[in-house]
Amino acid sequence: MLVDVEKKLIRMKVVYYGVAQSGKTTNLEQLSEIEGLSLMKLDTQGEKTLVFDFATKKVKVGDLTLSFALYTIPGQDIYKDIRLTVLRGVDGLVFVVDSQRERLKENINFYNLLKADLLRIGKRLEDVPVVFQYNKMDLPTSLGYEELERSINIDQHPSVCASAVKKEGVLETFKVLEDYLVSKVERMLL
Ligand SMILES: Nc1nc2c(ncn2[C@@H]2O[C@H](COP(=O)(O)OP(=O)(O)OP(=O)(O)O)[C@@H](O)[C@H]2O)c(=O)[nH]1
Ligand SMILES: [Mg+2]
Repeated sequence: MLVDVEKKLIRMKVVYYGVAQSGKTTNLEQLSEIEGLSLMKLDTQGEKTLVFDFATKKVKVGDLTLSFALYTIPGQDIYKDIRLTVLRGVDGLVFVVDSQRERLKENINFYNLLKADLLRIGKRLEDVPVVFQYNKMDLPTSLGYEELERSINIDQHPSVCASAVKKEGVLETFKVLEDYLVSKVERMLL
């Protein structure tokens, strides 16, 4: 979080994290369309993110402006250094799950990777609000909500079902974090 007192501006960083091809970029694309944000996609190969995607969303809190910088990490294993760079300074996380049965194990491993990544940048998971998004719920191969909760969401973060390609659950997911971060700022100011 960065506070610019003169401009009455607070900057916060939200990162979309999750296995390769889970729909992180799609979330940001759809959110940008819904909210009229301009999205910057840095170095993409086909549909795979090689560096990161970036957009900003502004919200007014009293006479303050909260500016959310939204990033996606590249999900492919080989981009570990970029993943850590994107994570640095994170204020809130969306953990995008690929809900298809065959990717369950990978999602679980990636949640552990998230914990390890946060430690590498000097944070603990308890310090950062996380919302789980069960994406691709439109696919017949996707697991049901209860089973996903039981097997992946062991720390009981708030969770939202989504089908990002259809814009379903995209705004709702972001809203959970936005509301949390806005009330955090309000608490700080009181
Ligand atoms: N059926 C279905 N497909 C989806 C959904 N969301 C994303 N996809 C598809 O999944 C593929 C990967 O989506 P991306 O948004 O590029 O995934 P990503 O997480 O950014 O992938 P990396 O950048 O490689 O980590 C694309 O073909 C999307 O159209 C969804 O809700 N349902
Ligand atoms: Mg991507």
